[in-house]
Amino acid sequence: MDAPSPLPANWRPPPGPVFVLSGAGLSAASGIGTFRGPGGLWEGQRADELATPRAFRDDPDRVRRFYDARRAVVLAATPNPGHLALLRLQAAWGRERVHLVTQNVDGLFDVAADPTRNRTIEMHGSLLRLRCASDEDHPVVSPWPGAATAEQDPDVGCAVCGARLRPDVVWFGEVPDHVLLIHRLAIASRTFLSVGTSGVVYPAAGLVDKARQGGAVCIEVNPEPAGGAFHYVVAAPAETALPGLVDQWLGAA
Ligand code: BV8
Repeated sequence: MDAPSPLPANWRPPPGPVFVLSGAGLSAASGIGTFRGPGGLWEGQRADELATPRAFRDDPDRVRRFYDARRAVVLAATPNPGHLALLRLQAAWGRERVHLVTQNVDGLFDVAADPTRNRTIEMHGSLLRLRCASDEDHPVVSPWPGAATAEQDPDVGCAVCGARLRPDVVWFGEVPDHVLLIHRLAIASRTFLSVGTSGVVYPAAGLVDKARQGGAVCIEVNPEPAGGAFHYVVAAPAETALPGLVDQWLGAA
């Protein structure tokens, strides 16, 4: 497979669905550390060592503190021009054509989204929600935004069964949310745009292969391109590349 070429300046998506997969790099300009960059460590431990059911079983308070610390950063963050550009593209071309699928659990899209015109798919959940650790289908709670503190109250358990509450995120070894819909949308896409992801974590990292097999034109936006089954690359930060790209695609440039 040939290495990706720089995206031609006048390139525009063909008719048909646009699938946008975002990762931690999209939120970097909002001050949220990426997993594999400097922000990826917490108390000397890797995020992916703490983001597991076993870590929660072994030491639920340590995992709670890990998410409390990340939630404090997230609640202080605001969406950046990268988020706003993608929301503008979806608002202009519609939610049935533009699918915003994110690996991020920071909820930043929702901060700026117009609920009547935007919809994002959070394949790894959100640290702004909590769910029953019993894995029963008990109601999810959404204390944030709104709660007085970024910290989860460890004394508040599930309203149905009293079990501990855990962040409503998908840990390693757990099945991502909406995984069948996401696969279907990737295969049906005609443009696949990957923004700010290192392409390490599956099944998210395999979506570009499915999109390419389905006939999509695949583009990566990343200042340090991860490479893979992409046709084109925009080797630039999302917050500076996406506004101009969306202007170009909407014909506003
Ligand atoms: C699954 C939520 C089965 C939690 C996350 C052994 C046992 C079980 C599973 C496995 C196993 N071995 C492998 C697996 C599969 C595993 C996996 O892939 N492991 C990896 C480590 C090899 N996957 C899973 O376990 C998944 N589940 O497989 O279930 C299944 C699957 C399908 C169907 C049925 C069953 C679940 C994975 C989800 C884990 N949860 N997050 C939390 O956040 O705490 S993962 C988490 O890490 C993120 O969500 C994201 O997915 C990943 C981080 O990746 P990135 O977002 O890419 O961030 P990263 O820091 O790596 O890169 C940032 C990039 O941005 C860089 O490239 C950088 O250059 C760029 N960048 C920086 N600045 C900018 C920028 N780009 C643009 N602009 C900028 N300004």
